[in-house]
Amino acid sequence: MEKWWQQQVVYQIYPRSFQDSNGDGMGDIPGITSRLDYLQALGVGVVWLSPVYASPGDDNGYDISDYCAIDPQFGTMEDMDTLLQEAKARNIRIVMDLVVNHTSTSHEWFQKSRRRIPPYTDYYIWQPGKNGKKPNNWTGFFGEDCWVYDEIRGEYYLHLFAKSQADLNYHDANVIEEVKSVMRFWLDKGVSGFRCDVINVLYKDSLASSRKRLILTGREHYLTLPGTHAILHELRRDVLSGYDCFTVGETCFVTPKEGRDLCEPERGELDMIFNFEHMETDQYFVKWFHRKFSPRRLGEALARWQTALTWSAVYLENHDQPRSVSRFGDDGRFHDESAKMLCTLLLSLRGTPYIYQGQELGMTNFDYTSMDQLDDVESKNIDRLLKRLGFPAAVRWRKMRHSSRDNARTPMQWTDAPNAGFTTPDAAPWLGVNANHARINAQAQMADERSVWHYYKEMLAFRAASPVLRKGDFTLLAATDALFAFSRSYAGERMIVLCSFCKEAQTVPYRGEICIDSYAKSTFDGVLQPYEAVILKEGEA
Ligand code: ISL
Repeated sequence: MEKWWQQQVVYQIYPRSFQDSNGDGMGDIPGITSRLDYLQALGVGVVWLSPVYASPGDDNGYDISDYCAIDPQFGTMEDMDTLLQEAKARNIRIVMDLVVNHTSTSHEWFQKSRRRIPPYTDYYIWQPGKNGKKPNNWTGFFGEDCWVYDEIRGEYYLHLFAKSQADLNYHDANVIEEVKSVMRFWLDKGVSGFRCDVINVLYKDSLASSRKRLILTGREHYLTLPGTHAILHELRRDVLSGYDCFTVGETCFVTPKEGRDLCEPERGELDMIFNFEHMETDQYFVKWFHRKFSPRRLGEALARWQTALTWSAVYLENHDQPRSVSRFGDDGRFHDESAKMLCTLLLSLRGTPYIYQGQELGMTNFDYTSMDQLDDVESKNIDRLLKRLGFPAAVRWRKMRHSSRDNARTPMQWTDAPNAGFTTPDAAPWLGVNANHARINAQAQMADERSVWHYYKEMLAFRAASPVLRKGDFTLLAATDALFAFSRSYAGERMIVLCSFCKEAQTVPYRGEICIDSYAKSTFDGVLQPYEAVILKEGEA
């Protein structure tokens, strides 16, 4: 039986960059509510909201100080209730971000824990330090070591992310009970599930120093361990199973086998995961060491995961990744063609597709010229680290342009007005608007039937009406540096999806009746135009 979350397409909103309703330059919840008609017109059935909880905002809301309160910069709990109600009226479900590997150090739990006030004493991972030094040699996700000495407690706390994101201690049984009550709070309010932030690193089995690695020294002590599986199982048993909802885990550094263990239905853990393998095909080890994009490697990675899991989340963008049209397509001469091709690719894969805000317009990477225009804590940490290591400014800046998370975080481009309709024309947006909003914006694209936006809308409707695309098996036909081709089959029906990654026309050995063609052609003669995407019904040459 197909579940609702296997039929729908999810749209990710990064609230601070989506729509400002009060002219303070920061997106907010009433802004989101005011754009629900837009989402409905596009055809999405689920919205994943990146964090809107109370937070000092050091990591843009992924540093939470109260899981059951809305941050005033985003609005009030009434605004949230209105959003839920209005979304429901449009058959749109809302999924929240569950960030429970860490809390902000401003969270009351941390404030009490550092003062050893029960029951919070052991809510975090505290260590005395070794001979006046840090407790171990681990390194974190944001390019710094993982320990901060806290004067009040007289001990170090662990943080795998920013300094103000202290890791929770799942060896204290109270912690998981707190998480359960947070989940119940939101599910009872009517949310339909959770995107679970870095969910495969929750459980740390030891705090021993370990072999030095280029990235994430210590990771064997927390990546996808049995203790994490046990936590996921318990959350499913005690909370999630009582609601009509789903979970999608953000799981970094997982193999297909580990992926299966996290989300195969009979395991009773997550419903699907975001894997990162295809996002790592244009880098060496870490994204800061860029490797020339190879469509072949992208295609092979996608194909591997298509067949590895019973069900998966599929995505090309999110708030941590550069824009797909700039990264995998051509954001200059073939902007529209490649944005449409990536749309076909995403929406023809097996699994639940996720569209990141602005992807449906082909929004591009930022057009900034200097480091002062960036906001992201990770980018700033890495820039500092690279500087310390002796990388010249020009090289560091090139890395930022390629890989900074702010590429995805520029404000949504609604119109060609100053500030792109994201906020009032005279306001100062929290992060600069891309000047290409004069050309790339929702208003213009909605008025143009040949636009990227219209193509997304058409593909969404096509997928919704196609059991083959929703339920069919996936078979890889070709993954080269020019072409990604695969078929989907269901109940005796077969479709062939062809995606060109090439700036020239190419001849391909496939024929058939056209279902969708990004160049709006009516017959397919075996020649794919630059970045063209075609879906054919049956038939091979
Ligand atoms: O972007 C990354 C590194 O360059 C990723 O490793 C990212 O940090 C990782 O996928 C975890 O991301 C999630 O948790 C972070 C938060 O900053 C990200 O925005 C979130 O998606 C910590 O909560």
